[in-house]
Amino acid sequence: MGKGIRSRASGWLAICALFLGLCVASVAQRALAAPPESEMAKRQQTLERLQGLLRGIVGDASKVGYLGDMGAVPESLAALVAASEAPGYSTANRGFVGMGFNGPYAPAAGMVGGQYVDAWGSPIVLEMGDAAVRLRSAGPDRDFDTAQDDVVFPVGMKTTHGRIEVEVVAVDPDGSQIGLLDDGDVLVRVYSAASGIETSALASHAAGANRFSLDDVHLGRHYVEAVGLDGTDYSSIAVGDVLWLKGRAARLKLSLVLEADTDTGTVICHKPDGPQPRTKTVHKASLDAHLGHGDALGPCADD
Ligand SMILES: [Ca+2]
Repeated sequence: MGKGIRSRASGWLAICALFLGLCVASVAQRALAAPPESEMAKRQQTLERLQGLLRGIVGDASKVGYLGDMGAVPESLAALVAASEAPGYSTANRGFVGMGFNGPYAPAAGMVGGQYVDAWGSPIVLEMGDAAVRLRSAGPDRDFDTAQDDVVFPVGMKTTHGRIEVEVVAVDPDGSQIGLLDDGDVLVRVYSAASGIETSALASHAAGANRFSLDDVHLGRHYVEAVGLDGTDYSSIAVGDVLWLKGRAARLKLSLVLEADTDTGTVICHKPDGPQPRTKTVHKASLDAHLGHGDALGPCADD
């Protein structure tokens, strides 16, 4: 009886010892696989630094970044802090859109020797894709060739340029909508920053489309303007608004008020010195252009 108890007790001991051994082995293995606490903290600190730098470049919900003010991604991360030869920030642009260097766009605290570094002391790299950007730290092994421990943000790249679409609507003076306007009625111009200075480009209008569009526009605020074309009832009327492009596409609707056109035209002689002078009546909006290329006021001599 006593022997039986002893043998059963030693059996339990053996099982307990085996179990304990497994536990110890498992804990040791986990300790080897997982980075120590300080490495986790460094990884987190690095990720936050990358996030802050990306905000400085492309902006966030409340602030336009370097890209919006300057019109391009900075050539280096150090350019977020110090402007090289960029013009100073100004809102003296269409729609009071700010342009020029408005930095620092990121705190200088993360810099060592003029470079942004990760928590392991290695320089953070700005990766440029096709209209996209990403930030990378080499990770604890300080080696970009071994990417499995790198810290990257965002994992998919962040787009830096997008498409602006503009619908231009004609409305009566009483505000009722008449219809959509196309490139026979208006031209649509999008203002952007180029090296911190205002520039502009015309949006195009495909046949049959109901919107004007412009691609490859940098993220940020843009003044968008619709101008009535000479010879239409919208002549010399312009409307505009500010659109904030934050991703791949943004849309804007502009309303152009149709005004009663009281101009009955001015009679001119088209090409009076040419072989076939011709009397015609032109709209006031194009009169200066006609006189500028040699047309004369009044009918031609033979008419
Ligand atoms: Ca690495």
